[in-house]
Amino acid sequence: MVYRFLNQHFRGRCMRKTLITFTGGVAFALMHTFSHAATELPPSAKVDLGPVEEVCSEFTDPAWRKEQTVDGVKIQESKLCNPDNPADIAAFVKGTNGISMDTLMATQLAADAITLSDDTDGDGDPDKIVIKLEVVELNGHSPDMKDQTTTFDIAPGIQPTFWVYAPKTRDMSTKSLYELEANPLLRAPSPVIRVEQDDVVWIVLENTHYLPHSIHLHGIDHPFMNHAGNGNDGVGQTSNMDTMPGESKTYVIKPRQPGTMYYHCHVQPHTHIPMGLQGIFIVEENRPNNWVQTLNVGAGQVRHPSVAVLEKYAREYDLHYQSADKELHEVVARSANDPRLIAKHMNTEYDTTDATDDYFMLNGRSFPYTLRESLIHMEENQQVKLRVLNGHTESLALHIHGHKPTVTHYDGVDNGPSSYIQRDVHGMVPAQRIDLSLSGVDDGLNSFGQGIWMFHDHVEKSFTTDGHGEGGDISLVVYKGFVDEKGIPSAHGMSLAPYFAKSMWKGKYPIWQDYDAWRSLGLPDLNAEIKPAKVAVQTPAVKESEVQAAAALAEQQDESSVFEKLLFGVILGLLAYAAVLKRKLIIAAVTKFIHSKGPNIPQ
Ligand SMILES: [Cu+2]
Repeated sequence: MVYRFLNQHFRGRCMRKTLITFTGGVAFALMHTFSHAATELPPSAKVDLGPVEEVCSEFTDPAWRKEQTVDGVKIQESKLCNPDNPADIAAFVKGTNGISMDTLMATQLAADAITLSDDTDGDGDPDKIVIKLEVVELNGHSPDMKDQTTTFDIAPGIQPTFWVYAPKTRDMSTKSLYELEANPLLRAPSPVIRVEQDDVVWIVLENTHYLPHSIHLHGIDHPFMNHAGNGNDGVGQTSNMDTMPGESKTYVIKPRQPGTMYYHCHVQPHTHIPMGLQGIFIVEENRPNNWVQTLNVGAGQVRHPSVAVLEKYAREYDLHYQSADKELHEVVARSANDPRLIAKHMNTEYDTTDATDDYFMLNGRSFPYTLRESLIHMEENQQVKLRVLNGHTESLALHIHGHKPTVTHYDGVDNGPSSYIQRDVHGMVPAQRIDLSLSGVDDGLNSFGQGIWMFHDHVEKSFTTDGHGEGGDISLVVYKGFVDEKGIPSAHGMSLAPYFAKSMWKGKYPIWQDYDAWRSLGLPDLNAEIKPAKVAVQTPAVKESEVQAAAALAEQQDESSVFEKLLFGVILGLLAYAAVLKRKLIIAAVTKFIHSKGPNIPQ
């Protein structure tokens, strides 16, 4: 018993000693390898950015930026890189029935897109309004081609499929036969609709799409049923049957209260609203000679503000925030152009409770394209009106750098001066609208002075695009003097070039790569041959005589080594031969040896 204890104790200690020695030895042996790896990193690769778009090329006629009058419609200056077509604005203000044929031909609107008539209250502006809307798919597919068609990029190379309400158009949906890009009237977000308080408005939904849709007039004064006894609320379950493909439906309203409201599809709203069937609907206060801009395609600057807005503000901007789940927006692409499969994937397989948004847009674009279309231009001491819709699936926290704007209206309602709140983050839950008064008075409270001030949703993921930042719904408030004649902000920071390259949005370009000569924040070049960065021992110069002596010695050694190898080979061969002959004897000896050294623990 005592013996067994001693034996085991001894063996255990022996095992521990062996283990410690072994581990220490391995660590010592690897030390060199690790120290080698730590000091000999591969060099940085030069990642190619690929093609870079211009911040602003002349996409549109530069003359469109100027202040001008078209068919009697006064159109404000727009300093944007990509301003709206003045002919479109004239048609939106006077109606497609109230402009010249030349102006109508300079648009792509259908002749009956907007019909204005009947000054029923005799105050100098039309009071009967007919607006015809179609439903358009962007970045969808066609049986005729492999690539997406009628494209609309929210950022370089980013093309989620959208469904949008669009003004009734004529001609091709693309820019030309050779360009797949959508014509400028077909885009996200759905157009802002503007009517005057007490107008009688017919909104005609011509369903040109392959799925049923409707229009719900969210927050806008409208009767549940119209005079003909048809539902007017746009809800399939309670109001009227959804508008089937190829059918049309007219909604009739006479809104008594002004304000910033909302319209959206109420068919499968958990998918149809995020697919893009949502827009801002504004009822302007009634004033004499108040010709309002019936549509603001793509939102942004209102180039013909209403009389009531111009009483208080120099300019007005419509800001429509939207988000998109990549997975939802790819359903159409996965469904082989078959409406049955699209409906199946969207209605029965896609689960919005598992959804995560990947794209965040302001007025249909993500940064940097917001710089072309959705800048807010300011001048010192000016007041500018912002109408903001949260069309996201989640909450939004609107923050404007350098300013503390005042909220004047909540969901279109002016609750009186005691409700006017001034702050630098305005929280909005989905579907909410706020009207903001942005002041350029440099008093340290309203404004901190002139400059280029970023504005964005402060929910951090909103300034990413498919997970890559900085993108998302970032845009800028730009003061006069900080923008050039092409509408490009004179920024003072890092190069914007990577943001205008597709590689950036695929996550392939290290954004700080080119800021130092050795690209210390680039990517490691894993294909590079690793060479030690330093040589510790200096090599002395060698004399000619020493070289000759060394060569002679090498020759001599080489000869003797050949003879030695030959002799060694012969001896080895003889030994092997003897071993084969005497193999039985050797096996018996080895077996005996193993048995004599085997376990010998007393039982
Ligand atoms: Cu719909």
